[in-house]
Amino acid sequence: MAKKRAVITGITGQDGSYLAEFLLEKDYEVFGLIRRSSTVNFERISHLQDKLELISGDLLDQKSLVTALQTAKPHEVYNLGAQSFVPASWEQPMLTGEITGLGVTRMLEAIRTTDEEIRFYQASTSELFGKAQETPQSETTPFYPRSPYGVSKLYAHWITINYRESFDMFACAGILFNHESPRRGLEFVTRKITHAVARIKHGIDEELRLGNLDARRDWGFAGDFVQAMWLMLQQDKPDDFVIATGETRTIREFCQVAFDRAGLDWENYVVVDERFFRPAEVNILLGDAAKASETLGWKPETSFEKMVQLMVDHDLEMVAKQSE
Ligand code: NAP
Ligand code: G4F
Repeated sequence: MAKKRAVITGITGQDGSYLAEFLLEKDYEVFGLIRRSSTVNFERISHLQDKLELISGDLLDQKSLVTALQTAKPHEVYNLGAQSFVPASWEQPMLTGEITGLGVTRMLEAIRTTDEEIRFYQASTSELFGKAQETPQSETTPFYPRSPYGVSKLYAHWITINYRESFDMFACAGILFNHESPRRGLEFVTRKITHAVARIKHGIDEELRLGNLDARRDWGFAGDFVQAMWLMLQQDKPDDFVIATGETRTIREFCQVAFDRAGLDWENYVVVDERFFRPAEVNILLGDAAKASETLGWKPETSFEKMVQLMVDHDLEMVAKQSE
């Protein structure tokens, strides 16, 4: 039987790399959309490179998306590409809107132009809930985004639903709560903490400066979450699903577990710095993934403690190697 083919946008990012691994294990032909830059940034996919087809393209450029789909002739498109860092969205609100919001319409139009049968996954987010109108949050919770990123993702979410309803496309949105891993970007709070733990342990840094320690997040492991993306596209009909662990913790609690892992007391090192507070905060995220559990049979496998352990151990080893 001919192999299934998938295009992943955002393949150089955290989720893209885990999803590529997952699909390769399922014997897919995997095509990754790569935007041009003056230096390569393939760290997260270098171990897969001989198994992947990389296609040049950008969510800002309609023609490149059409060409990518004509080249790959995919059965499935996973749209993970985005300007995904919330604070940057206040600094570059229009760019964020163009990539994270309108980029989705460009991809949906590219699908309509090439093959309407292609199944489409959109990376929606718990940032849609923002100033949460109820807790826990499920597929029926009203949205109230709190950043240009969240607002762009709201547009992206609704345009996905709109193309499904307007053109009968198999388009799904996964409303994923925060998910982390040793491949998380260094600017996100979890990796910022585990990386700092490693640098402090190795005597390179003396403190870690953070913003709001009281915000709560429902943190899962990225490797578990990409499976849910795939499951959504294997169903008989397209739909939207919340993907979450159902546990919420403060940034303070994350610090405690991460520093403990390295035998350090977090209170001796963490300094609150106003510069890292946001103009508008998302105070509490806690997801109810009952629908995904019932319909997709999806459940998270990696515990919070295990995930933090993975991240701290990875960073301790990485910093040790760098300082050799
Ligand atoms: P990430 O590590 O920041 O990766 C983002 C990816 O998007 C990178 O590969 C980046 O490419 C690519 N990209 C940026 N601008 C692009 C453009 N103009 N055209 C094409 N690609 C572009 O993000 P992630 O954590 O893997 O998240 C994946 C997706 O899920 C994102 O859409 C994010 O908003 C969403 N999401 C994430 C979480 C989470 O907790 N991680 C939760 C909910 C939703 P470069 O390498 O070239 O920069
Ligand atoms: O790690 P964060 O930057 O992630 P955030 O804003 O929740 O966004 C991530 O998850 C979303 C899903 O809900 C994705 F859609 C999005 O693309 C991204 O992957 O911040 C988490 C929390 C915030 O409340 C922030 O105020 O940590 C708090 N925080 C406190 N000190 C900090 C810091 N965040 C960062 N990045 N840096 C700090 O020093």
